Amino acid sequence: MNWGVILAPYKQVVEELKVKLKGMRIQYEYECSHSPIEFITGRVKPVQSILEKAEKKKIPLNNIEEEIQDIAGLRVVCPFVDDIYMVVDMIRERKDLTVIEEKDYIEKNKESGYRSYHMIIEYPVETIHGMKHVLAEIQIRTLAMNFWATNEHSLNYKYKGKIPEKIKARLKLAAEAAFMLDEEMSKIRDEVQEAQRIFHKK
Ligand code: 0O2
Repeated sequence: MNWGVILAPYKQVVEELKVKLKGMRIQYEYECSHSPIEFITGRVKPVQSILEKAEKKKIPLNNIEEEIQDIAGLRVVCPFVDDIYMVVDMIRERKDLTVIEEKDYIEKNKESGYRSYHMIIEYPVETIHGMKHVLAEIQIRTLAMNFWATNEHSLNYKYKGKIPEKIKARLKLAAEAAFMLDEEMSKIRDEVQEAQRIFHKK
């Protein structure tokens, strides 16, 4: 398999969507005092991870592009939980992509404690062979959810997916603490934003 050839359109999609999502943030900064987007990142899944996921889910190599939906991955990190749903609505309204599936792991978190909102989208990208419709996953989460997920991801890597039970239990507690932080911050959201407005004016 020529991975360079297969992954080139995915790289293009990640770059295009990063520009477009960053455009939303910049517009907010000009037009409103508060942006629901803190920062945006994107990546193409490394070949090794694609192969591992295919093996785990028993996906034949020739079905990878249809069945692995996060080869192109974007992450939108928001200050507050309400901002996530605002971003979700804006993505649903866009005319340059089609939302295929949505997974709300905030309302119902994963067993690990993971919280995030996932949108699987189909995005048309121009290639040298014409238009290709590529799947991408957009993960939308708060800063606190991102902090938790980044640390849990590192531990999963360290323990090769088999995190010891004691650490797993601590991670679940940490996930709840992170969610409580989000809830508490939401309660003083107006105060925080007012302080940021004053700070930006200086
Ligand atoms: P990586 O290394 O981030 O690329 P499904 O069949 O829908 O249940 P699928 O396709 O894995 O399973 O979709 P799901 O559950 O929406 O997860 C997709 C991605 O979400 C993962 O990609 C992670 O990035 C993130 N994610 C899901 N669950 C967890 C979790 O418990 N902890 C952390 N830190 N991230 C999670 P990959 O391919 O697993 O990994």
